[in-house]
Amino acid sequence: KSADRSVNYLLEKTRDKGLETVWERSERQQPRCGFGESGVCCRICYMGPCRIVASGRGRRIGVCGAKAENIVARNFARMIAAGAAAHGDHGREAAKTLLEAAKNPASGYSIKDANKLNKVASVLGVETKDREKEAIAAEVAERALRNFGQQEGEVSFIRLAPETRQALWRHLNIIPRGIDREIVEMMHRTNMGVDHDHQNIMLQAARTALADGWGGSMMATELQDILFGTPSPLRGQVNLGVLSEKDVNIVVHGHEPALSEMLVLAAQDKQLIDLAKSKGAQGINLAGICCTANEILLRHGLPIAGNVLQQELAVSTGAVEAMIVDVQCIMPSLPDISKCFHTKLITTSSKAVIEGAKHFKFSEKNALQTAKEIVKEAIANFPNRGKVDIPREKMDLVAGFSHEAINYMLGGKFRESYIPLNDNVINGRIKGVAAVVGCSNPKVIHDQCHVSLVEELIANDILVVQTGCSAIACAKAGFLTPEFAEKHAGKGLAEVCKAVGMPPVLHSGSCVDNSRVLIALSEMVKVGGLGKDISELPVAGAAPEWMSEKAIAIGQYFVSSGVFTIFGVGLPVKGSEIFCQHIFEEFENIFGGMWAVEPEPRKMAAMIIDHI
Ligand code: SF4
Ligand code: MSK
Repeated sequence: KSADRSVNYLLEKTRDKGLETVWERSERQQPRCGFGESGVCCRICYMGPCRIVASGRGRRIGVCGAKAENIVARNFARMIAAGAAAHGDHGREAAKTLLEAAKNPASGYSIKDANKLNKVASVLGVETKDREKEAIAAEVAERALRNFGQQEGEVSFIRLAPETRQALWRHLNIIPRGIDREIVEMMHRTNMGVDHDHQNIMLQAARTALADGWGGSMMATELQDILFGTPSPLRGQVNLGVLSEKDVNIVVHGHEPALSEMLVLAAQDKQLIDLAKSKGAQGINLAGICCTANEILLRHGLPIAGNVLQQELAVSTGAVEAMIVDVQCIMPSLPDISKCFHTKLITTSSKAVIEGAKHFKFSEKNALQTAKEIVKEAIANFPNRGKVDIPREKMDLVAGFSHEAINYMLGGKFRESYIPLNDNVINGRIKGVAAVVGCSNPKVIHDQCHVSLVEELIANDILVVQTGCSAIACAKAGFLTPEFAEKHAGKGLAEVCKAVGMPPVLHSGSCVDNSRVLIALSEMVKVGGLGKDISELPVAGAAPEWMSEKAIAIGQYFVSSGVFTIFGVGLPVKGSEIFCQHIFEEFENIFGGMWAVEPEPRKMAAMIIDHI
């Protein structure tokens, strides 16, 4: 089931115990509904649901007359809207937390990166001269919040894109006016009986996706850097073997670092460490799953226990005192498996309550206090621990490649620039750059597509930038160490990695941090020598094991920004040839970037290499 031995090991154990995980449930869904998988099941109104086939009497249009391309476009666009909503809400929470940090020091939040604050202030048009950082931060947060509700104009971060790209978006009339506004309009236009032109639907889908990549996601990343620090390279460890037999294990899972940052502080609190010792533990071990894990790794070097499909398995080690979740990618199965062990499942967001879990209401106003109470709850659970079975697998890694860090690393602290990267592409040592991102999916062998694709790319001198669960997959396979370049990268890439001391695979953060990739690509254009627009750069994007609607939103903002983007597993679009032709071919003439789909990782690599 997995390329990761620790997963196969624990799966055998859970099966022996008669426990169920995502893999068993996935098998039970076979055979899947072909209409749903190919995007031609419409549930938008209750004259349906309607299922369309390309040929055959009576089934070629829905009850209302909707054709296959209308239905596929509406479904695809709604996935983009949902993904953009998730990232947008995350960005909004980051803005609210920044406002709290600026106005309420008792919240426990503060401004960690004043440089970044000034940079973001200049993008948002906030005056910085002779002002206290708290005053600047408050105005930055307020302007950021306005980006969500704005009705006209342009969202602020768009101006970081290359001029040519901005001009194209203006020409196409797809610059997002406000983050929330585009999501709402997308939902309206895909309502029963509104927009019936798949091309017109996809233009608004592009605008909605840009409101994510250059809006909600970028807002989340940039404001979190101000609050918690901009990541720079550091060492860490990954995989289930990071769980400790002797410590109280607390696993954070989800996406928003507002809570996990406070848990990091609480877990270092001397009184709480003493409390853990009084219960027979050696200390407190804070580890992460999914993107929250990426956030605490990149800023604190804290260990990652695994990616999204490992959430149930972490509990099944019997070593997790508490799993603390916020929002996104959290399986509702967690209470069931937690009940079979001593693990306490704790929800913290009023947006994400799970029956069977204990809820601690978390808000930016009482953050540190709540974090301490949660840690106490975990400590109190330590004496209830039974037999533990922690797999041995764990791997060293280097992570923390924000676009600022890539700047410093390649150009040096005092001449930071992307010039050396562009030069190495121009002189042929590096052939290009690929962003390999996204989830894990039990429909394919866990981690296998990520690992095989990235292995092939670096062997062909393509520098790989990663985020999300994909970065965790490759980290577990040992790709995120400088030493890996010597053995596995092509000659040119290996030379560059050796000179700089960097891995051939750069971990840039969580899913919202795909916005870092957009800024890095814009910098590559601005430095010059490789083209006047992102679409002219030798770059590509891939999500080999995607599953979340957020991945589709990310894919679309990459494509709309001019990047050739290829997804594995499959895409729910095959039910309409007309729609496929539009996003797999015609898009290139419109955006300079297009979608592709290829489940086999070696073929996917070949397509990326060809494109580059
Ligand atoms: Fe069927 Fe049209 Fe209603 Fe969709 S909107 S369910 S195709 S009648
Ligand atoms: S957590 S969105 S499974 S990458 Fe961002 Fe991982 Fe995909 Fe969730």
